[in-house]
Amino acid sequence: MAAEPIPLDDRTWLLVLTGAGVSAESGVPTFRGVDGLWRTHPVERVASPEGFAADPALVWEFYSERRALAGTVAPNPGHRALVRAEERLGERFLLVTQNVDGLHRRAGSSRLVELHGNLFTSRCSRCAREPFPDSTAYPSGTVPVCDACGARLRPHIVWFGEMLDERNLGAIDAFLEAGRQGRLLFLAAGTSGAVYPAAGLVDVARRAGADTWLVNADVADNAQHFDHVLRGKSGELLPALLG
Ligand code: BJW
Ligand code: ZN
Repeated sequence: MAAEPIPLDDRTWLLVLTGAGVSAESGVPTFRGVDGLWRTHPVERVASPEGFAADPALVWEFYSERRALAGTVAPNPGHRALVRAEERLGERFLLVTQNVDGLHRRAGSSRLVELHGNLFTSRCSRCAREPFPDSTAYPSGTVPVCDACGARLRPHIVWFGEMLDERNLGAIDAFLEAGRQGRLLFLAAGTSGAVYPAAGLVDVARRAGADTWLVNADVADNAQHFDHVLRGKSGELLPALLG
């Protein structure tokens, strides 16, 4: 059965949360599941500060491979449906992504919060130098160092056990607060609902009065927290729901 569009009117405030599933149809691997990245790359070794301290070359190899792949893929109809929703709603739209692959921005989204960082940005692990654009896929075994202080560079990514940027969390709170004056909708797509605080956003949105929607290929861990659950591919369902 085809999904009915969600009515978007001039009172609608739409907060969207995306995860790896939204980029799956572009050819970017997800994390969990049978073909997920964590099957071949143990998460504690490649996506934690402890893993980076123990073997920075392994971590750089992981992110360099992902940089190389992400440079070869393109946004899909799910990304593009979210761009159209932003064009329609303007400031009453906010896209929060857990993805670091840059595909939402490449599709044309600009009201965008990259909650877990950006694959094409690096920063110094020690000094106060600002994070900077870096799309280099470093050769295996390489650990790049900071021009300013000589310490190791690291990907500008939020790893397990690390704090999310307060400014991003503040932007989400401000959007939900502003949305209380209208009709607030929360839509999560392509995320397993396993990683916090992103997985708890549905509860925060509900408390702000949002009607909540989930689009996911499998049953997400937090599926029971949503008012409406649609199973399927985001590249098909997002255009059907958002026009
Ligand atoms: C499709 C599809 C298609 C496929 N269409 N769908 C509260 C309770 C318990 C623990 C915690 C808590 N609060 C914090 C924690 C600790 C921790 C955490 O959440 N642990 C859990 C595992 C239990 N969180 C943190 O450490 C966070 N920091 C923090 O909270 O700081 C304060 C603090 C610290 C310590 C203790 C307490 C508080 C930081 C989290 C950082 C996450 N980083 C990663 C890796 C780095 C980014 C990268 O390298 O890319 O981010 S982990 C990885 O998971 C990545 C993703 O962004 C994130 C979410 O994954 P996502 O997007 O959901 O992908 P999948 O693969 O899991 O799911 C894809 C889904 O798509 C599947 O369901 C498919 O079915 C579906 N799908 N194809 C639609 N075509
Ligand atoms: Zn430095």
